[in-house]
Amino acid sequence: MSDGIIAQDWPSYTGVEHATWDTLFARQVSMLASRVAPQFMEGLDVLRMSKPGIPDFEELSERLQRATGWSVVAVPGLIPDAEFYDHLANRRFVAGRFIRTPEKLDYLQEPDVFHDVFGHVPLLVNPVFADYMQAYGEGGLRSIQYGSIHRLARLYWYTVEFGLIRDGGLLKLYGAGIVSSNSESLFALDSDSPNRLGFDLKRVMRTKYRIDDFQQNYFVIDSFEDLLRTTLETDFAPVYQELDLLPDIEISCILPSDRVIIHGTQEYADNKRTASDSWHTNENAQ
Ligand code: HBI
Ligand code: FE
Repeated sequence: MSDGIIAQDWPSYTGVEHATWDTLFARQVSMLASRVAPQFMEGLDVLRMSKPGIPDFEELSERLQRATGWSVVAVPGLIPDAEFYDHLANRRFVAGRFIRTPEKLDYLQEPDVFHDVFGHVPLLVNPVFADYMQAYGEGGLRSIQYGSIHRLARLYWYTVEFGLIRDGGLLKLYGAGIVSSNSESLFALDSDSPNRLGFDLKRVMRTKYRIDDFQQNYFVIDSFEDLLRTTLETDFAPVYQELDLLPDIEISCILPSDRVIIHGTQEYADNKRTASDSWHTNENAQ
């Protein structure tokens, strides 16, 4: 299997690219301190990620390997699921080497180095989360034979990318898609719009997601230990057979069986839908 790895070629980064990283980093670190799981800030510290400029993956990997045996490798962009899972199963996190342009600090088509390295890598310093990510990769490789990659993608989406976690009586961020986004780091905790529901593995594996806007349902884990234990204890084969007999769940839906932590208004999504409808209406009117 070709592994899709390329050289990061750290010396080729320009001053503008390093400055873009510094701008994004400073903005997020200043607003995340009270919002993000403490393990994330610990990871930033262990990896010395506050050093100016785009991190050199070799330097990063030396520190990360000492902590949990993970390393960071560069890839050109999204890679096939099977390759992706194989890297995770072998404690290699694949990261884009490119960075967004200064003109587009807030819009991202594909995961860039800020999303992948700032968003995903700090938590890999935490031994429990590091074990979860490897178990996830192994589970992903096994899911291929059951035609259930889409269910693993949903589990990834609602935990690794957009997960929330309890910290005492508070809700905190840990999903990379949230912590690497200034606007969603605010929305996910402060907005009245989205639902915040207790994490349930089978429920999440049935739940659709959207990739182009804020989430309308966020799922909350009690701890990384809980998430790891659930994943390790589950025999996935019968779960896939059970779920294949059940309908998917829509992105903003609340089930009677859900543990509702915050019942959202869905105002944000409703306004967007109204706006898009009106746009279509105007378009027709022309
Ligand atoms: N490839 N480079 C890269 N980064 C990802 O996050 C990634 C991927 N390929 C597949 C993938 N993620 C998703 O299918 C995961 O849900 C498995
Ligand atoms: Fe990601």
